[in-house]
Amino acid sequence: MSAPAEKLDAFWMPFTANRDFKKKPRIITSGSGHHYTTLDGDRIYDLFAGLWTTGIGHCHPKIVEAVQKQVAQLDYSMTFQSGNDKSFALADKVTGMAPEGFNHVFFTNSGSESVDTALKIALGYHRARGEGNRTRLIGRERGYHGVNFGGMSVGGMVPNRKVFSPNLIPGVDHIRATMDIKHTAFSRGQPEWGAHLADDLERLAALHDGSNIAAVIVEPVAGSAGVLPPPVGYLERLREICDKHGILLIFDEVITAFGRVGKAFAAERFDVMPDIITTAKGLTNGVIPMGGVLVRDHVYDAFMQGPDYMIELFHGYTYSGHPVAAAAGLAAMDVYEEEGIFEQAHALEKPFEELLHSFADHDKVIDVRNFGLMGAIEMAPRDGAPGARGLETHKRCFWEEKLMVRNGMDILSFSPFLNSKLDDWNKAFDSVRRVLDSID
Ligand code: PXG
Repeated sequence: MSAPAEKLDAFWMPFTANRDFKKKPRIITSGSGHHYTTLDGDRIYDLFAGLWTTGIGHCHPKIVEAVQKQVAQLDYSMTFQSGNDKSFALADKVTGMAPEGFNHVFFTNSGSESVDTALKIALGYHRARGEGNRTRLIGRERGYHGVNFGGMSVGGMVPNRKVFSPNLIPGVDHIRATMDIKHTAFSRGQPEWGAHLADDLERLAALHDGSNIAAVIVEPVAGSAGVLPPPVGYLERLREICDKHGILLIFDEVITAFGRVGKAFAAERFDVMPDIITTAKGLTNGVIPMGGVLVRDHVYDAFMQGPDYMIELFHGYTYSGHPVAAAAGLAAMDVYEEEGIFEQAHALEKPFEELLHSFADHDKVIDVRNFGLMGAIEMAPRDGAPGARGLETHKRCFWEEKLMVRNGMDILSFSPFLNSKLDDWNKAFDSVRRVLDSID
């Protein structure tokens, strides 16, 4: 690696073992299509599509062109009591692709901001309807909803919460995770076992009284926890219980929206309609940071009362609806449609499932999970060193096999391109196998 160590020290890297990384860094300097190039000139196949972000590949010419054009035409204009053309165009486009009734979108700059925005909208909604007592928020164990205080509090990732435990927002509870390897190991797609886990919401509604609960937030398919697809019937049951108690259902689709599960939204794929959907990542193919919170008409309409000169929601970011991000988003949506990206992704699901499950009998593997183009191979941890085997696999794939594979502890996660080539996958999974065969 050519960069001297002192040059790397200034950047405090996110979710990274900084000292370990900087001893022998893995630095990307360019990307094109399905490959990265490193500082050392290696060509790396990206089996994680950025970070669940870049479904149609790196530096797609249409998005590059749209961004270049936009930045030269209008670099920034605020969206507070003023507007820019591209943000309205993107809002119209995205709501047009959304399930029926999702006719409004609030723009943010990330998934974390989308989640906190959604939670605030849920609280504001109930208050606007005269039910200000509905303040309790419910998340799920092993859920990931970003790293801001709201999302961290409803999230269920223990290492992310541990240090901040006393400062998490009050009035939050969690329903149980949807996975139990004892019952669900090696399920293909949605596990048959586990719909009853949705009844945990009834337990909390009984404990707090359902009339005090504002919203439940879940990822339709949990991503960061290592791909946990919802058990058959689970999401339907959750919707029923929410309806019974007047609770808003929020789907966190930061990963699942825009093709990762073979449709524009997981809500459509599962045919379960939440009240609010959070997005980010695929909204711009990861090219410019941007998120969006889609709401159904009844949510938006609840805010649109009182004198019309009044601001209805005291919330927003300097960069909400940024014109360059919106231009990237518009170009991404065009490519999704013109190239039939969601259909391509759907057609790739079966071969992806086969490749992943070919690891089921590997001696280091304790579970394989998949849904859409989301996949995970869970390895047994090394005795006394949880996470070590996973990180080593990531590093060896990178250096020895020229392959980008993501690990969360000892779980390898796969987020392949929505327009992947089967030949590339065959080679990539051969690489994963070589590393798994030879690792301690
Ligand atoms: N919600 C969900 C469902 C996510 O997956 C966020 C919110 C937060 O988004 P931002 O843009 O604020 O990072 C995410 C982010 C992983 C991994 O290894 C996944 C995410 C972030 C970091 C790592 O799977 N997803």
